[in-house]
Formats: sequence, C-alpha cells, structure tokens
Amino acid sequence: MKISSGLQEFHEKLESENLGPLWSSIHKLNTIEPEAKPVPYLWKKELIERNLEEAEELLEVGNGADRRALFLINPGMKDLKPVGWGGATQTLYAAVQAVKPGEVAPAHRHTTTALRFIMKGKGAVGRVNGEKITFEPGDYLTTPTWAWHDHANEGDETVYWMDCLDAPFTKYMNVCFTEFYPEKQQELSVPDDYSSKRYQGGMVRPISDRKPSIAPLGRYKWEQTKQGIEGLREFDPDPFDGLAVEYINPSNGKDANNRIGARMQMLPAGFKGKAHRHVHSNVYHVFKGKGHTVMNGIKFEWSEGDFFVIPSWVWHEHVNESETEDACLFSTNDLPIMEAFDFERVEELKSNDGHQDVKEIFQPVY
Ligand code: GTQ
Repeated sequence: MKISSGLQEFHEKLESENLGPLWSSIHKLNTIEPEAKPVPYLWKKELIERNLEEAEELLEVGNGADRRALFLINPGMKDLKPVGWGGATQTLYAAVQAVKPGEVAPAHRHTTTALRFIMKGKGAVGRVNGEKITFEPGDYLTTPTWAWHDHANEGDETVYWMDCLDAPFTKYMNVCFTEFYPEKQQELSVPDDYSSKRYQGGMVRPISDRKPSIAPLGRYKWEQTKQGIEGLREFDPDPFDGLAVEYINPSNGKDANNRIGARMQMLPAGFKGKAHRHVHSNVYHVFKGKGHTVMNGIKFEWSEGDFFVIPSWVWHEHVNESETEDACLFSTNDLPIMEAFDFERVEELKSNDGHQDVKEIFQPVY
C-alpha cells in the first residue's frame, strides 16, 4: 500500500494515541506463514558444562540458590529476556540443572508444568506430590502443574538433568502462580517409587486408574523406553524420525505431561532422514551418538550432550553419521498445546527426493 505523507502523519498520531491502522498492517497480523521469532540453534555440551562448573563453584543449592540451572536462550528471542525468562522456543523453556552431593533444592509448586530427562550421574532423588522418586540416567520424569516438587542428591557425584517447562507459554498467557512449601522438603505420603512399582508391568493398568488422572506414573525408566524402541527395529523406521516413541500417561493414553510432549528416538546406524516441517516446535538433547540435523539449509552438527532447537515451520532432517553406532535423541515438544487449539500442520519436502540443499554449516560457541 502506498502511504502519502498525510497518511504517514496520521499513522504517527494514531500511535501516540495508542491506536493502530489495520489498513497498513493486516499482513503482519494475518501472516502468510508463521514467522517464528526463535531461530534454529545449537548449544554444545562443552559450553554448558564449562558454565555449570563455574556455577558449582559460585553458589550452593539450598543455601541462597533454589536451583542451579542454566537455561537456553534462543538468540531470536533475546529481547524477551529482561522479562526474566528464556525461551528455547516460543512455548518451551529448557535448562540443564546440576545438583551436587548433599544438596537439597527446596520444595515449591507452580502452574507451569515441567519434565526432566536425566543426563548424567547417580544418587539424585526427587519428591513429587508425596512420592520419593529415584533418578537415573536415561529416565524421563514428569512434574505436572501445581505438584509440589523438591530434589536432593543423596549420592556421591554431581547429577545433571534437562528441565523442560512450558514457562514461555504460561508467561504469555499470564497464568503463572507459585507457592513455596513451608519446609525444605515435602512430607512423603506414599512408599518410595510407588508409581513406578504400580506400573512395572508396562502394558497393564491398576484397575483403580481406569478413571484418568494427570500423572499416575512419575518415572519412565530408560530400560523400558529402550525396550519399546527395540520393538520397532525390525519394522521400517519412520522416514523422518527413525525409531521413535512417545512418553504417555497410562491412564488416558495421552502425553505423559499434559502440556509438553516428549519422545525418545533412535536413529539407526547410517540413518538418513527426510525433511519435513511442522507448526509445533522441539527442543532436542543428544543422549547418545553423533550426527547432524539440517534446518532450513543450515547443517547443525551434534554429538552426545548437545542441545538444539527446531522452531515452528522450519524444514529439518536428521542424519546419523555413524555406520556402526545408533544415535539416541530425547526431545520435547509443544504438540499438546498445538493440538488442543487445532494449530498443528505438517508438510513434507517433495523436491530433491525429500532432502534440503546444505548452504551453510553452523559454527557453535564452545
Ligand atoms: O527444578 O523446580 O529449570 O521450578 C526451572 C524452574 C527447574 C525446578 C527449572 C523450576 C525448576
């Protein structure tokens, strides 16, 4: 639209009166395609470890600091940082938390929902809604909305895990409440590891859980997740995601956390995935292996311990560069939010046999 100087002056006056002219901005409002602020990005393990080590020297959990966690800030969302939160994508917050032997991260609860993926170290335990839960590498743990939770390290090595919360989403929606428990740790009301014992069968459900609840199972053990993936190996892998499973709530079959989806995917040795894009966004953690993901023509090389994000509507394809070792990727997503509002869409790349041209190699910060 051509804007005369008179119209331009009128627009400036409108802005000073807190009004906006739709005639000159309708295509910014109704975009042709999503114009994601977050960008594809990757954080190296070395960068996170180096800074966590520094934080380990500078602060003690339970004595001045409630949590020792470093969160991922998407460079495309830096301007939102002063609000006091980082978004890895427009809906998902992700961090790496370190708890040293003897430390107790005090109990609180919030509207924001959370999940954890244990990366490294043994001896940590979490309390969630009255249950003491063992944390081991490869486990997925859910902390649903408004559940009391505190963490402790009863072992003799530092334990590291990934936290994922829907904090950017709850911030946008202005719905976040928090409460602090009167003691450092909450009281226990059920036997230790109660929920994983009740669900140790895997495929059967206690009859009392026929009525669905928000999180009947708190811990999803790596051994069982691995078995689930192994069961897919003899069939064709998904052309985009390899051998992939989702963590589910066994009382209703939906996502284990009702607002954040989570998956474990194995890319078999030599796997070369095809490209697609979708409206939901992902945060990835490389649990095992070495490979790369091409996002919008940029090659992001990853290895064990790295994190990367796939924002909305970004073309992406995963490759396992090893011909002998499988790669395992843990990822979280906002699919439950997208599906709840009928926002989800997926498109497969049709050209070039489903592969993007690589125009650039991403240079990470170490
Ligand atoms: O462990 O409760 O990374 O409340 C961010 C907010 C971890 C936690 C985070 C939290 C927690």
